[in-house]
Amino acid sequence: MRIDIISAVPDLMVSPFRTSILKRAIEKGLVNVYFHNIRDWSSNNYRQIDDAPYGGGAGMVMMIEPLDKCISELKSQREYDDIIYLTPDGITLNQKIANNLSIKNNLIFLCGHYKGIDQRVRDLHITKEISIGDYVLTGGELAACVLADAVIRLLPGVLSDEQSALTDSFQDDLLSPPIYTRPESYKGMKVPEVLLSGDPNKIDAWRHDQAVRSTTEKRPDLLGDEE
Ligand code: 6GU
Repeated sequence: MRIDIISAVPDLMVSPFRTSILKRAIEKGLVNVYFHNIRDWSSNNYRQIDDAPYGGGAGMVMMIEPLDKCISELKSQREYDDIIYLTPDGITLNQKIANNLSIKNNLIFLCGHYKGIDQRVRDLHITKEISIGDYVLTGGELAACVLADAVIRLLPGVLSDEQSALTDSFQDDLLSPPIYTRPESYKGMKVPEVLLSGDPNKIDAWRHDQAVRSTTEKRPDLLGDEE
């Protein structure tokens, strides 16, 4: 997989990709992540990328020209499966969207800043608009990191235990059951007996029951009709 991330402040996204699991995924060649600074496509001496909105109003708008030049150059080099604009007015990211994106080859993430981007960029190039929740961030960069993390961890070979992404919360529309490790007893608090039983069927049944309870209590909206 290849991800091209376009931003006015790419420095904001450096550390998530240089640390831990994402770093290893890149080192193993399972994903290539390239950052593009929109200012590099600005045509004027001030490296201007934003301007006041037509019709007035607060805030600045990211101009079409640098964005179109940058995206067009990338598109001339390879085919992209999706060109995704990270914006609070996009559809809300969930596990299904991450799963679908994880089987693509080439993706562009465009990070908005200021009040957003000229509508014509959206009309011309954008194939998906994604938000990471109903709150506003200073820009799309942290959202792009969240989306990249959610997608990259699903690529085969990224997680050491290949099973572990399959048992995530949300993969089966249930939250995860409680988990424990040593010691068996801490300050009088004991690990549930069933987990020490060594009976895999009993353990699976307990975990499923706990997952359903937890979901019913915390996220009843996740429980469809099929439960
Ligand atoms: Cl993708 N961008 C911004 N600026 N704020 C957000 C967001 C994105 N998703 C949630 N809030």
